[in-house]
Amino acid sequence: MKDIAKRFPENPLLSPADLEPSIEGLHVACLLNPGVFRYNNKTWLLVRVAERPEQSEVHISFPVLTAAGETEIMEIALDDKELIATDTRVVRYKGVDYLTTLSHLRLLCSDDGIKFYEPEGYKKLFGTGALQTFGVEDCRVTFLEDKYYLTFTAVSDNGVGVCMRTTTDWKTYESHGMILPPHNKDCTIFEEKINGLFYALHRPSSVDIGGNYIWLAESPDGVHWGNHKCIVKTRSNSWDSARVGAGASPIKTEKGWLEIYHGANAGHQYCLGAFLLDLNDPSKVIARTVEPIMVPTEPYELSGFFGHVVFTNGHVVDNDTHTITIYYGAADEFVCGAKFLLVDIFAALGYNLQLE
Ligand code: MAN
Repeated sequence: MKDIAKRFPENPLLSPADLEPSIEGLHVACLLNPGVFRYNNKTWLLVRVAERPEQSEVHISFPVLTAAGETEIMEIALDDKELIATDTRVVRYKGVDYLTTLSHLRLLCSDDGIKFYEPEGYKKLFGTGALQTFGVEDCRVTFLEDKYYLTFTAVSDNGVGVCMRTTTDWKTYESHGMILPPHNKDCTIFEEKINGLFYALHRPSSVDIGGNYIWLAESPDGVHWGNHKCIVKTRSNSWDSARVGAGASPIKTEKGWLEIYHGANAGHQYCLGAFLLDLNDPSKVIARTVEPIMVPTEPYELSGFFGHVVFTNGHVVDNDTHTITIYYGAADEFVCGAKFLLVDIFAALGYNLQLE
């Protein structure tokens, strides 16, 4: 498989030990899947911080939020017959699924895009209300007409859906509730309207007929979504045979909207690929990479909280050098960086692009 990502030599850029836990009694188990944006001449990450208590040898324990926002710790004996704990990310207890960690979103910033720190005076974003009691995850940040749109996965015992908050100053937020109900995640809004409408990619899941496919939706206001169309499906016998999901906002290029997406196979290996959508009608897929453009290969991608994972939902585009810098979660535990040359991605899509 051809991997065209140029990983930062400084990887991993962030590890769990780099951040303080949000409350006493928890520790940071994973730092992953940051939304990315530019603000005040800095590169910012809205990183997913996944926490849980120190684990004992006889219990599994994990935090959940109440609808009022209090943190409670669930503790279950490992030899309890009603516990199924075969995946490090989720457990089933008495027929109910829980996450093994509770995630919130935290802002970090950087002058050079490599060394990130937590600036003072910015709130952590925690889950709120009955639809976010198992946390908030994997936020995409879209800048459109002077406003930042935060679309993130909201998890609770009601299911996994997409919630949205908006901000202009990263200090105050407006909550728009759940914009796409369960089961749905991996939602990213385009950074420009097309023919007067907002567009978004999202990933509903269908258990029986259908699958984990990428869909396109349109909206008059960015809050109410309709005219859903299924545009990118999993491919059998391929690296993206089990699930596909959008990364960050599609990048506008002269050839079309370029989207970097993740795909996983039945063995839960997560790689990245790319596809191209028509500029005027983004329901038309013009091209899609056959091979992945990035494959977990480095030690920090192969082993960690959940190994064999590269997952991105944030990038910065440099139009002078025609380069995309992605920030990505490695092994569901670390935040890393890598660059792609636009010409390399287009070559993988079957184009021979001349960029100056
Ligand atoms: C999957 C994984 C986890 C995530 C849950 C809920 O199990 O993507 O990382 O926490 O879904 O979204």
